[in-house]
Amino acid sequence: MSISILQSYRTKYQPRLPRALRKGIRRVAVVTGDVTDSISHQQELRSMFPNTYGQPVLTFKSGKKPKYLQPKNIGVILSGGQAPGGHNVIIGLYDALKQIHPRNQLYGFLGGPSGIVDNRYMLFTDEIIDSYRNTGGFDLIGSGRTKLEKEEQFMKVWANCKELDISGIVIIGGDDSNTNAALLAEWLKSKNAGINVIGCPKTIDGDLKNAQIETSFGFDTATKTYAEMVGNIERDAISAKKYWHFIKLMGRSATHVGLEVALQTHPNITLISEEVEASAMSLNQIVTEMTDIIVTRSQQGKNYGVAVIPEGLIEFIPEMKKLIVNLNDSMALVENSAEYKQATDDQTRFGVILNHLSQTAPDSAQVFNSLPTLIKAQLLLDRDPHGNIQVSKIDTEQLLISMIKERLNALKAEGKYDGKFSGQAHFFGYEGRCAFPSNFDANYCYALGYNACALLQAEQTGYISCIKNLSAPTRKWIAGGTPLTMMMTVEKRHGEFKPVIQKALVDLNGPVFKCLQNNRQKWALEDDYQFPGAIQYFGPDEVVNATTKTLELEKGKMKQRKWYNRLRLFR
Ligand code: FBP
Repeated sequence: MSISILQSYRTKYQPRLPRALRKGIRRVAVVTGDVTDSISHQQELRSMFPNTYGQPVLTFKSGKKPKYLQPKNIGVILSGGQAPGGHNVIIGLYDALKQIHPRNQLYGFLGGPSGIVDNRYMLFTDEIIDSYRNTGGFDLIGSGRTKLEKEEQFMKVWANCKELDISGIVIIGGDDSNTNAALLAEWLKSKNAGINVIGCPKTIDGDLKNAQIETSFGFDTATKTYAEMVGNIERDAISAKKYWHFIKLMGRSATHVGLEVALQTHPNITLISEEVEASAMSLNQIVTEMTDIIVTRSQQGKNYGVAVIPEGLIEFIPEMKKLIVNLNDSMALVENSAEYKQATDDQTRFGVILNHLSQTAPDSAQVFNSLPTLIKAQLLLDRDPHGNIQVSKIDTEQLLISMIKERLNALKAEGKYDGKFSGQAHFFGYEGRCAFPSNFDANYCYALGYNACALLQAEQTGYISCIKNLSAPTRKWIAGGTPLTMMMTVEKRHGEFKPVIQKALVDLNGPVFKCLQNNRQKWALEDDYQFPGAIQYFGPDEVVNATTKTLELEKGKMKQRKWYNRLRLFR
């Protein structure tokens, strides 16, 4: 296969490792920290994970003497949505494994978690690995969203691993996939199977983070890609001066992506789902606030602008959230009824659902009835295997444009508005998930994979590969492992209480949201647009190795500066 010039240069890029891993995998020594607890439901989780609950946090350092390490075969799985850098996790793992012994084998299970259940796999070779270094995408082995939770699935995993003599499995995924990793680790340990399981934090959504995990991989590249695109649209907006662009940005629940892109590009409007929920805003209130900005800008002669809308907004508007919960319950009951199955068109299906909702949840029935046909149909689409509504398929940006248009027409009729409004809807999501990883993601992912191998060599299971201090240069990054149960809570899924890794939503008291809040009014009315441009892979350090604003504000220089300024006040 011929490759692009950029790819041929990128494959030569050698990712940088944290200091503790730089001298090679044989010299990695483990420092054991304190025992841990889950973030909530400690008793329930302790009884659900009797073999892996409460393990200590681990940190790696570089040992003096190289150790002899047992040869082993490892299996790896990519799970959930694509995120830039996934290939480098596999490659870091491969390189570490081959440093231990050239005869060690790395197997890639195909198509996500179902690959290890159905024993579909490929064996990596140097040639295959070398052609995927620093590339985007998950096409090397593919991905999937199969949930691993049943005894019969675990039995098959065990049998398949035995057949290939695999003693370690690395699951690269988001919160749901790392929950899979925790369940599998516990089950295999309960059977003394001699197969350890390590997770790696992946998701462009940026919501797999906590006191231990500073960011998930893919967030850096995806947000930089979207920021480039939003910046380009802003430039188009001030050039043509005739459109309002409504840009929905991917990120299933939390608004980390939207917030980061807003800080990089300064759009006129940025909706934050968590804020909408906290202020219990209705859809009408959101529309009113957006319309106010559009009218004010129009009075200044600006009939254009850019609004950034989070993909998951719909689930955070209290009346819609309630509707989705009630719809899930109604659909579970109605879906298999003869009446629903025999319905040949959407209107009849809506009628059946509406009938049921009117009896069980009349408020939600009213909300459902008020929605445009397109949105009603999208709300009834299948949930994913983890029970999540597929928000990427709901056209929130179109819904807002049509509701704002209606409101502006009403204002026009009352003589309160005489501007022009022409809305353009965009959805940027899939465009960013397979981009060439930025230097940050290339380094971070390679280190995560290499580090996962070090955890397996240390005979650990039920851990997530953890690299910290990410706003510092790579040599100062801290490598180690965080017990998966430490990040867990219990939630209702598909009507049952299940252990899950807690998603991190945007912290409305945190420095990242505060930064938006402090600038919002200015950005709404002035055209303070920023144009970050494309990700750069070659050039000055501050250009090619810049991290996200989110990481900088939460962990890095900006935060240190703030503390330093505070300290100075007390001097
Ligand atoms: P993960 O949580 O698995 O990383 O997936 C993230 C995501 O990209 C979301 O932002 C988006 O809503 C969803 O995947 C889309 O899923 P699909 O690829 O199945 O359309």
